Amino acid sequence: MLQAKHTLTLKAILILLLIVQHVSPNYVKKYQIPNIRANWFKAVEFCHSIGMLLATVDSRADSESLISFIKSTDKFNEQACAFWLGGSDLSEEGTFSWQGTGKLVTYTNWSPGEPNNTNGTEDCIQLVYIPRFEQRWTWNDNACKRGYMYFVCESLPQNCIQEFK
Ligand SMILES: [Ca+2]
Ligand SMILES: [Ca+2]
Repeated sequence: MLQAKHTLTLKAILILLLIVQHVSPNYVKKYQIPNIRANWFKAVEFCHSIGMLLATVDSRADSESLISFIKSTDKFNEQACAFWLGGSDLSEEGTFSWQGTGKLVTYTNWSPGEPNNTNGTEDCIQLVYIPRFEQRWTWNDNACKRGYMYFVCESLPQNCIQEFK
């Protein structure tokens, strides 16, 4: 009886994993840039308050769709602009993870010489576009509390899981 229960639980977990795997690749993120500048912590809070996450970037394709979204908004400034992303090494210096998902930052696009943790206080990832400094949508670690800038929120994945009968 106990054995049968365990088998059933295992089956349920496997099916659940299959569903999640099936849903994730087709998931298209929606982005939003709120009309306020904030430090990184406030940015995290604001995105949560509207049911979203401070943006994550998991792949080059992900990065490109984020950039093309930013370019389509009035927050894009072709001279210079920067946006908070949801990654930090606050929990362990030198190991960056995404605040919203808990995943390690695997795909990266750091500017040359970054992350440099200037003064030992730079822990939060910002996306930078300053063409005159040869920085075109690359990443910098910046002081989480110091910088007041725009930020990008992304939608939560909608994993619709059906009830088992
Ligand atoms: Ca750091
Ligand atoms: Ca830096």
